[in-house]
Amino acid sequence: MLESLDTIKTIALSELQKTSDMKTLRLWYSTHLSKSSQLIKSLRNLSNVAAKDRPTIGKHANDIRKILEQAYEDRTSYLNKSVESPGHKHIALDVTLPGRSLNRGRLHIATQTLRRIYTIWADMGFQIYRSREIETDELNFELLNIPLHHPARDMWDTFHTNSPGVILRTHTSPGQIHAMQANAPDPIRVILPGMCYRYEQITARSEIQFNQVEGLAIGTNIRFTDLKGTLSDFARRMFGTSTRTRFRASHFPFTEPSAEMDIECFLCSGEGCRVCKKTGWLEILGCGMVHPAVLTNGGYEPKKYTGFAFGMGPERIAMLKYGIDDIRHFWGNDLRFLEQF
Ligand code: FA5
Repeated sequence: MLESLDTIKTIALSELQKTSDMKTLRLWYSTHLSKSSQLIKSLRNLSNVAAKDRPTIGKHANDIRKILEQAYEDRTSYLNKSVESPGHKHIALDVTLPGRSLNRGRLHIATQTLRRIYTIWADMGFQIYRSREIETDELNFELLNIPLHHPARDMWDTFHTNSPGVILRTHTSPGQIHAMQANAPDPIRVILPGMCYRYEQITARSEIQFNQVEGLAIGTNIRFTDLKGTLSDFARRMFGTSTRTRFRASHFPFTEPSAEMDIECFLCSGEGCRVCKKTGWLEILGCGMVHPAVLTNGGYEPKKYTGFAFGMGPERIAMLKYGIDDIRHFWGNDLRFLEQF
């Protein structure tokens, strides 16, 4: 009798595991725990069992009933949970499947270009000097040798704040004055990166906000040949070892003499193409020897110290390097553009 009760238990538990929904679970209950089930019948018919065996068999049958009832409750709540989250129902875990890949972000193309520029200048001994984006008219213009009413101000119209004389900087050049005043009379080799703002028409090549990287080297015996050699070396590191450069005379009120540096067009190797507008050359930056008036404003004695400075636009450099046809893509936040880099 005891053995047949154990068999009932084994079969019932094994069948319980096979129930997959409430319908099969109810069927299981009526087979194994209802009044008509074999187990409950045997409990009812205990009077037919010999009196000496009755307590043992009765206890055993009752224990099995409790086990089955508990198992039934457990199974009910398990199946209920499966119904709540059907996605997990009956899904076997396949540990050999490849994991789901995360959507990884990336650095913005302007940041990538800036970092490449930082690395090159760091290798040449230039430190990064951060300078503020909200400037005074005095630093953005006057101390850079651009007095009020100077015609050069027209090229650098900007955004004004409610405080008179406080503007958004039009270039990173005011950082030159900050760096000089903080270091004079010690030699300086710094680059000054950051956002600049100009009140101008937005076109495929011109934005109202854009990055610049300024460079400044001050010391004794720094000459125009140092400027040319250092900037040409930068161009070779940035665009490839065979890159040729040329310097064209230009004008900036804060440098004398002033120049613009072009690199030979790397798309057509100087033959002339659409990107270089058939000239074979691409303009990269403005530069020059720091004007004596600016050296004085920065705290350096112009008879003793000389230096060179330059300013480049990383977005325009990236446009050349990657063939980007419109600067407005940079701040348009379109993933189709950003994901290409
Ligand atoms: C200047 O801003 C000078 N401060 C550069 C300089 C520094 C010369 C030190 C001499 C010594 P310019 O206005 O040309 O120069 O601007 C420099 C670079 O900034 C340009 O070559 C271009 O790459 C970038 N740039 C200027 N205006 C815009 C604009 N609206 N949108 C995007 N890039 C611009």
